[in-house]
Amino acid sequence: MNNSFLRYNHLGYAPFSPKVFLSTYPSAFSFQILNERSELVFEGELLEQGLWEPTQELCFKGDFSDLKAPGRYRIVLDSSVQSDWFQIGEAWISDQFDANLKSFYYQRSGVDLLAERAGKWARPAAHLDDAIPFHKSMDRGGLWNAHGGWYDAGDYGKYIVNAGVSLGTLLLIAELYPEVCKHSPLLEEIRFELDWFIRMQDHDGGVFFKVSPDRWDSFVPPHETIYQRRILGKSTTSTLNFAAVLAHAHRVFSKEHADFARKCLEKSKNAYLWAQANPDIAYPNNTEGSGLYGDSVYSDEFFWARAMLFREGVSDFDIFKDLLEDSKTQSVLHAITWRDTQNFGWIALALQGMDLELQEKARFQLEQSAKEIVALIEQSPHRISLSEFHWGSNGLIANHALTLAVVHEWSTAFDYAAYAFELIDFIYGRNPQGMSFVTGSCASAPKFPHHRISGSDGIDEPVPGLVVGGINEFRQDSHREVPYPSDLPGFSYSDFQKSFASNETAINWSAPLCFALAYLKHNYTSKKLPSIQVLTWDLSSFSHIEQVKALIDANAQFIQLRQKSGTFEDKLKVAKEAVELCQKNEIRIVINDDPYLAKESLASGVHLGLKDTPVSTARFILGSKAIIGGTANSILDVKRRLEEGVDYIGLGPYKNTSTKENLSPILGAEGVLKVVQMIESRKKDSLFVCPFYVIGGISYEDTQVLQDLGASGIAVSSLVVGADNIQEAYKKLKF
Ligand SMILES: [Ca+2]
Repeated sequence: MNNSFLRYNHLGYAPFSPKVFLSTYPSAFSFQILNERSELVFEGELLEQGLWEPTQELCFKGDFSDLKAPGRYRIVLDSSVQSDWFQIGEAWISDQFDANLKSFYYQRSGVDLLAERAGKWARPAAHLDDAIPFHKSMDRGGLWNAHGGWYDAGDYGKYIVNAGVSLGTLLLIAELYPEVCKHSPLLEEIRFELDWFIRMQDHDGGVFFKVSPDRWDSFVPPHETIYQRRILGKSTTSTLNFAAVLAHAHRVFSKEHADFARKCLEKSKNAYLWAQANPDIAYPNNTEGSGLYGDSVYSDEFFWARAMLFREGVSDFDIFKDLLEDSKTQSVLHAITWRDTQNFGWIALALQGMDLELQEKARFQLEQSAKEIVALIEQSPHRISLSEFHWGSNGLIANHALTLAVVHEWSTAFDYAAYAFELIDFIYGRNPQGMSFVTGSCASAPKFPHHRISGSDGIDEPVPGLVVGGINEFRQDSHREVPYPSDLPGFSYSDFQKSFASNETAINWSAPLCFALAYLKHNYTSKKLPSIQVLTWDLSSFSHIEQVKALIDANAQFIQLRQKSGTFEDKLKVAKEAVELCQKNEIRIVINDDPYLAKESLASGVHLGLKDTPVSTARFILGSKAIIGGTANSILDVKRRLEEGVDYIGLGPYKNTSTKENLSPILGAEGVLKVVQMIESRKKDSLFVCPFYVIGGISYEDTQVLQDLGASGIAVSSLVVGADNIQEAYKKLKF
């Protein structure tokens, strides 16, 4: 198998995403797509794109976007040039989002990573940093508590400026995609870092720059490092970074953690005041055991902080006046970097509605930037927005996707999601290396990242979910005998541990990838559920499997397997068989009550009663792609379920029912209407909502009433599975 000529997303594509790949094979002008049974399912032409300078290759584009059926496929040019298997499906996007977010957890310092959550990458707490001295450059006695926070990259340092842009990026996910936020530990991870941020603020409002060891640590596990760690450098950039991020945290946390949010805003203001009084305090010039993060231009950080504070309604200390000045002088870039943060400021202005002139200006400029990114992709023979590859090129590419995603919030001038998808294709395999740049993502992923934890834990596989810096034609590590495969700029990558210039990992590259995946999840994966759910029932003369088979024959689309009796093993046997039957027919099936049963049987998800496992626990067990439904008996329960982030709610009882013994009061049409109104008002506030199925004694006559009321769907049991002719009974149901 020779796949070096083929550049495609090794993880796959989504059913409705673009499916573009590149070939540099000189003697093929058409391609075929084969399915898992080696049947030909698609044929297309390879269109010449021109010579791509970075690799001096003539590139051809193949496009099979019209192939939408989920499954496993491969690209074939001729008998010698074929791709490996890849998916058309949604699951890999959710899986990669989960893995990427989890990579932040694996970067946590100062706490135990327990096997329960960290698996084989469990490790003991190290670098508590809860009583560390100041660096000699500080000329300050005493000890400081700088506990917690993520390690920055492949090293064990902790740096506010790089963490700040990373946090700002994750906060933007929480703000723009509430459903993604609800279905993952995103807020918990953000909070872990924020707690460290807060500890890094001095009593006078200024914020320290970094925590680092006296010398660079060698490749040993965190708990075996030997150098003293110190805190140093209160600077203008670190303080403004902090001010901006804490103001953003105020926005994100105020909905559900108002006290914490208020505290964040106070700290943000104190930091801003310090920076106003100390507008040009440089970064600490120490690199004996840590990176420099040298940035001498502070105006972009001032802009970011002011825009965030303004958006949170802070009007003191001349913020608006200075912001107007910023809006005349600040440029708009293609991407956010740790050094150039102005796009965060523009994004804040574009998303606010308090000053429409500023909003319009910000939107116009960001849109110009997005158009330029689109043009760069279209002009590139390799369909990538970069023609030069600097340190952390993968992070930059993901940040280009972020710019497109933000503009997509208000503009549909281009199919921004499609272009963002193509950018992410590059990171997952559509690149000259012909490999995925994310650890653990697939067979071609990096094995030897410049990452001290991965390089010293004795485990073969590196910590998963980490994106490496990628192609870097400036090769700052060439003195370390890095085996680069060619002198050409586009081949400046090596999966070699010493290659810090191409193979290091860093939180500020993971964060925009996490954002881009959240955006793709938001656009290309849907847990869009059918509007009728049928529950099976414990019946002595009609087994669950017989019911499932009958429902499949009836063309039911969404089943809840509701086994109430039997041991776990008994239930698992039935569940596995039912799931297999449903999967063959592309029917969604959720398991009642037990997330472990759902996990073991590979069901689509679980339905939880009010007294069952908490949603957060089920989410932890099943991951973000699982469908998690929850029962609600009242409007208060519905609120609770929305807070918990379920994918759907089973709302009932609508009427009296014979199937389920129910002590809860009957909701009736009035109760349903109240829920509809509540959900509509949440939608207006951009709060998380999900569909709800009305359940309990529903008759054929009720369906029209419920539709008119605005219910998302209905759930029935005896009406269908208790009928003499299940097919007819199901067909008669209209919703
Ligand atoms: Ca700057």
